[in-house]
Amino acid sequence: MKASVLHELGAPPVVEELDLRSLRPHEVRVRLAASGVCHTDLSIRDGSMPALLPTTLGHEGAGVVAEIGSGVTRTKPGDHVVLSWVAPCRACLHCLRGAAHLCVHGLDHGFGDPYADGPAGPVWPAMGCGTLAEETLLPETAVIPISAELPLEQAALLGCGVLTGVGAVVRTAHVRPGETVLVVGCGGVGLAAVQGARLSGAARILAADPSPSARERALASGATHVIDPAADDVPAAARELTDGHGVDHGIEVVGLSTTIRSTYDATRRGGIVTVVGAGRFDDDVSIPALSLMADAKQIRGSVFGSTDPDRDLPPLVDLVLRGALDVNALVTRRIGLADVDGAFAAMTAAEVARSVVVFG
Ligand code: CXF
Ligand code: ZN
Repeated sequence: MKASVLHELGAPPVVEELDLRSLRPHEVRVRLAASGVCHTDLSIRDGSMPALLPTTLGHEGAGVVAEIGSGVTRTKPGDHVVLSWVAPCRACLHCLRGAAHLCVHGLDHGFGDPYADGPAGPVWPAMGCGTLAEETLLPETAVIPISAELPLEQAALLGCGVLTGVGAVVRTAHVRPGETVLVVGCGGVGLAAVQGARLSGAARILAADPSPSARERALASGATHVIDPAADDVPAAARELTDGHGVDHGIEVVGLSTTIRSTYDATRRGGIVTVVGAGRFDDDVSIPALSLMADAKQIRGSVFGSTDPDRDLPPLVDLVLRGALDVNALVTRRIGLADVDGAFAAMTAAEVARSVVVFG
């Protein structure tokens, strides 16, 4: 089967033929129908996110079960499935407390034995998924059966971008009807956060992004106001649109200390700041100590949108099926497996929200 494989940090991935190893009892082999290209794939290419090399990129995909291991009970060949890059163990402290997104073993499947053999030797699946390939194999807990009604091309985006963005608003921030929300950064995850705010009944949804086309997409996803951070001060604009208070919820989807600080400043006293953007370890956020106490804002980290794929994917599928969640609004380009590096360039230039590889 063909896969988009990264051999060297900073280099473009190459399409090559891989042989998957045989299935273990609790693994599932999936034939991919579609896979999104996420910003984390670019971070892996550039070395700011860890992966064992060589690695098959991609961690946001959907497809059809081709084969199951002898111990698999939750899915069968022919099922339509969404893949999750968190494979909850259901036994660690976090899983037992209902926080599968924090599972201690959730990413083990990407950092264990190689999953395939290629022309240059063993290959690992990025984030345990390797969805930018015609096939992959995963632990059964990372394979979530869904209704066959939903086109798999739309289902593909649910496993990372949609769970992360909608989840951040619904499961981390707990946005309530009538509240005001600011989303800073309108790539694929930011647009999903805008849609999450709309689904939550937010009264005003402000979206900030320097790219005019990203702001257009935010409006199409439900933003009520857009802000150009290159032209306007985001906290000042947010205050102006909220009777001088600042927003109830600031959702940061960029991952820079500067945008996290500006999201904090745009959030009202007592409001909630949710950090979704994946930043760098050496980029410290500075917040005045007195403000941390006196303004009583809560700062929450949101990984995987604080979601549990088993609990949250089926209702998201229903929302897409009844037209309440518009996944197509996140897809701006359909590409082939050979175009992944072009997708990185388009993402860097903010030309697209999500590029999606569709397998023939
Ligand atoms: C990322 C967020 C930061 C940790 C790795 C995964 N999310 C999805 O792409
Ligand atoms: Zn991702």
